[in-house]
Amino acid sequence: MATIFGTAIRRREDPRLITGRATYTDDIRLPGMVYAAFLRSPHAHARIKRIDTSRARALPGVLAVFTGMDVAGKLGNIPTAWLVPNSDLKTPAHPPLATEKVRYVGDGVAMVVAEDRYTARDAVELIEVEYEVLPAVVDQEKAVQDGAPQVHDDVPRNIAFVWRAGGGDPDRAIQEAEVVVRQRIRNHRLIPSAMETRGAVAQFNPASGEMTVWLTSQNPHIHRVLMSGVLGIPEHKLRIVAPEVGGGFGSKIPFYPDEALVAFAARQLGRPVKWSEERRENYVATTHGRDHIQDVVLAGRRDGTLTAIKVKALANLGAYLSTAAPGVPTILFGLMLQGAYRIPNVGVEVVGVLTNTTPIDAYRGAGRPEATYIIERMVDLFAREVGMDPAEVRRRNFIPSDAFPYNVPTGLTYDSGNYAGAFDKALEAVDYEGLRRQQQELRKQGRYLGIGLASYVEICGLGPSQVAGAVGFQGGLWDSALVRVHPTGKVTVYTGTSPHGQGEETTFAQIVAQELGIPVDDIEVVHGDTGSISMGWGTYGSRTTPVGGSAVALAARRVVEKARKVAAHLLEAAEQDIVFEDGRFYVKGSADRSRSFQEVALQAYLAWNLPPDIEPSLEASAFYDPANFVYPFGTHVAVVEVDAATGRVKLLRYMAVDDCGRVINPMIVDGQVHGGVVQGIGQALWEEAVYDENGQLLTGSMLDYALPRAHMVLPIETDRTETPAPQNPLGVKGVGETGTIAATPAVVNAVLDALQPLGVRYLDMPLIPQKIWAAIHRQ
Ligand code: MCN
Repeated sequence: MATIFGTAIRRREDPRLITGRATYTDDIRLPGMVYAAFLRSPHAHARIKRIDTSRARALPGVLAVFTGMDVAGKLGNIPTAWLVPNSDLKTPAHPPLATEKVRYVGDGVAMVVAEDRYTARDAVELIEVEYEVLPAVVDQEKAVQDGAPQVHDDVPRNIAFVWRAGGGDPDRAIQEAEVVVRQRIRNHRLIPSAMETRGAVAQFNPASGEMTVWLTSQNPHIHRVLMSGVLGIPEHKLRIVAPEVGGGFGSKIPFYPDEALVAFAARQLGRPVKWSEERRENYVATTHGRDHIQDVVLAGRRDGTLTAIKVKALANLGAYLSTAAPGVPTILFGLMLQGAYRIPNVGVEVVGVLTNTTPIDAYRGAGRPEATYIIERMVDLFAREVGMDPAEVRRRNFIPSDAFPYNVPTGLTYDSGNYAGAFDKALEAVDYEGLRRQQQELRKQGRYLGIGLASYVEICGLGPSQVAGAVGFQGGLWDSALVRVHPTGKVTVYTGTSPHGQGEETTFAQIVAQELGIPVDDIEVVHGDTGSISMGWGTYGSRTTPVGGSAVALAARRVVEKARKVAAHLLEAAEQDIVFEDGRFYVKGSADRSRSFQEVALQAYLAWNLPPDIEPSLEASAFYDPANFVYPFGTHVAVVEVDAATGRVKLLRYMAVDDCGRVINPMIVDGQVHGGVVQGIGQALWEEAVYDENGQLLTGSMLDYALPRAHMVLPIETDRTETPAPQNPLGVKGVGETGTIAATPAVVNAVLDALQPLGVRYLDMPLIPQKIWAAIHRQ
């Protein structure tokens, strides 16, 4: 069979994206549409004493002004969808607009709806609010101390949950270890910064009671369920459409108050309502990521064998529990702390802390970058402690390729892997030994070359549903597909996933083209619309391909099975004698007796010559719930030079060897790795969300928040190994987050490797020149 799977065909979504012809939420214009704008709190923590909306209401063009009290009782509170079992989880109420107190800069205080955007924003400025400013707490370590300001009265010490996991006996192993390395690590707060900010357009039809909401969403079906509850509109009367979405990186998973309020206003006013977030608003009102303080102990033997890891993490959750927030620092972080290594004793405790800051939720990698950063930084510190090359320590401890499926102490089962294989390939590609020699030479000249390694394994392809349920997710994690063959043999594929830049319109068409033996151009992929497919769980956790793509493959295979029956009837042969190859059904042994897939499709619709037990038409659906997660892995190598005089880091080389199982489209996989790596480098070297102690976000715009730009990075080299995923029908693992997970420790390891002769043992990210310079000169 011709291979379309594995071919680098160009992304079919790109022509419309790069010629400005795609339709994003803000491009939607409806007759009679009016515009919403929000008044947001300028204080991190304050009591609302009085709100006067009269001047705003009086402004010509203003249709309505809603405060927290106006919507109280008419709209439900904003729910979280992830609970943490056995953790005494507190879920403080999250009203859609603040009623008594504001809890972070950006918290919604009022919504204005006006005939145009400008009037709406002018009216926002006319709302008068009297605040009683309260002391704020920003830092999670301070938040849990006695006497700290209370973010919510019903969450003592601001602790939302305490969660523990692990296996073996880490305390004993640490006590008995020959070598114990301790380190406090700060994995700082990041701002996802998707190119398109959030937005919504809502239209209510009072005649039918139907509400349609166009939404910047990574998971429209989840948003439909949650919005249905908050608005009190039955699910079958609510349609959520994610049109083109300009990046999400996790920040468009959560269910935010703003979108529910826009829908509420549309219903109240009987007019379509649009809201588009501004960039500054996006920086305070859209979720942030990471923000952990971790105390880490790694123990082992002098020969380089690792025996135990123990982590206590304080995870900042921000002011409210966002939709997936409790899941990120628990299962996606705590269960992955052993990384790619055979470490028999693992212990983790995570304290989820509420503070007067923007809520934290998933950001590309979500939990796994934080875990990988710990283990990969600690392995380097351990290597330094025992006087071994960090490559050697890794090699000594990798889970061997013949040990899979492999049960790790935290209870997960890694599906398949060849960690040493990817590692060797990466080191060979950069000539690791040669680089080490070059490093020695350069040091003699006072130049500081650094080589950083990061070997990662990550958990993705979320579900399976059973496990997700057991760890607190209030939903399923399967996915669905409908493959509809039209009478002419053209195909529409409907998926319950909701890609927003990842390229599945192309790769899912490749899957179907491969299964049905028809041209890719004959296949259309439809996603992101609750009106087109009954249910699905969206795009995040690099699940779209392993879970949604598997559903697509299974549905396509069901189509082939039905078509085979029709073909057998047409060819007057037994079904078991029909061979399907390259898009044709043949009678085994007689190549001249055949029908094309398209001919069979037509007959399935004409239906005048179908076998008696076959219904007309040709389509099939599948609901696929994986038996396990998938565990991609790989090794990334960063090479840098640090200028000791200025502290500046120059990136010299970046090599990524990833294994995401069987590859559908190598060009798209490379693109995902490139994007992810750049985000990882961004965290390592530049990006940081900074608050002052009053809870004001100091990095509240792209002028202050240092996103990487093209000239700041370097061409990224990629290669792969291919270890199929044993559990899904395509053998695929996800790749959407691997770059972000591996790049941060690779780059930081490289910089600290460079600084070794200057006596710098440890630095927290981001490694900006001032910090490096100060560390060098303090010695
Ligand atoms: N792919 C492939 N072969 C494989 C695995 C994947 O060809 N073995 C292809 C897929 O078919 C798809 C792409 O690679 O075209 C990524 O697929 P997958 O790994 O399934 O990841 P998801 O589609 O589920 O994407 C989610 C992931 C996450 S969690 C974040 S965050 C992220 C990311 O993807 N956000 C992104 N990549 C992004 N890319 C863009 N442009 N915008 C975002 O917001």
